[in-house]
Amino acid sequence: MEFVQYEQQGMVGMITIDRPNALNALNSRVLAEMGSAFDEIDLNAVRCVILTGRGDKAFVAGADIGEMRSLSKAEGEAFGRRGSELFRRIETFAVPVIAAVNGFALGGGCELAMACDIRLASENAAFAQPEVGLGITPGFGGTQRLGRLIGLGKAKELLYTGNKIKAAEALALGLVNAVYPGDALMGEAVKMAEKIASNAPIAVRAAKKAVNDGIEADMDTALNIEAKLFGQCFESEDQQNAMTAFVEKRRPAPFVNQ
Ligand code: CO8
Repeated sequence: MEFVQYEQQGMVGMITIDRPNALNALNSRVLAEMGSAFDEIDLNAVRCVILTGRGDKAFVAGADIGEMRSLSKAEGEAFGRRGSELFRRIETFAVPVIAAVNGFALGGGCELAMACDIRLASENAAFAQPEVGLGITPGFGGTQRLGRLIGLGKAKELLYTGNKIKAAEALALGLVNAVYPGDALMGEAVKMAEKIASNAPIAVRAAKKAVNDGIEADMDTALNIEAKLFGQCFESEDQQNAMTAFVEKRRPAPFVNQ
């Protein structure tokens, strides 16, 4: 792949968008290669994924403006759908995905980060949905996910003004989970990914599914979704081992059920 790298480190998968000359902007090829990178992940071994951008300047500075410039109405809609489908796949991917936001996360870059489960940012990160200044709306889920993450009032302000916010403000708004010095970001992302990977994979996957499916439903349906996933955990060897170890006051054996 030309613009996306994938590697596995133990139980953690690392996807890097590698187009630093264009600040990792998302063109059709990058989107296709990101899809291939997610295809490559061995879910029998990987328990958490980290997504980042190459370099210390940008996570992703948006969808590729040069490529979008001459799209027709139908092509624009198709391009938006292609990105949206990929981002939805990331949002609903079986295992958690952490965005390590190492700089600009603008437009499609902010939308990509928001499709991930957790966002960790470097101190130089900056976030915006500047699309209205380019004559378009966000097209990769930004009008939907921003309000769900930070509340509609502030989301509408950011969507209508296109204003850029720094990492500290993104943290205060709950758009990111934590902010670190640039040289500490990847280490902290790996630490969190390994912590997630050390827990029972079946339980982590079920928790992700319960949150994702439940948020779209009314409370009674959502609690039913949780009950079913909760129940399923009781069929695993890991649940038996971990609870028996607790009762017997010893450490559980490493988790085995993927
Ligand atoms: N697309 C294409 N190329 C880009 C992009 C981008 N989004 N961002 C940066 N680049 C390129 C620049 O053109 C430049 O290339 P070159 O060296 O060949 O001239 C290179 O990256 C470096 O950029 P700059 O020289 O501009 O670097 P600066 O440090 O001066 O500025 C900024 C950095 C502030 C990040 C600036 O590059 C910028 O404003 N970029 C655009 C940010 C933006 O508006 N992003 C939103 C794009 S719209 C979008 O994402 C919509 C998503 C939904 C799509 C729906 C489809 C229908």
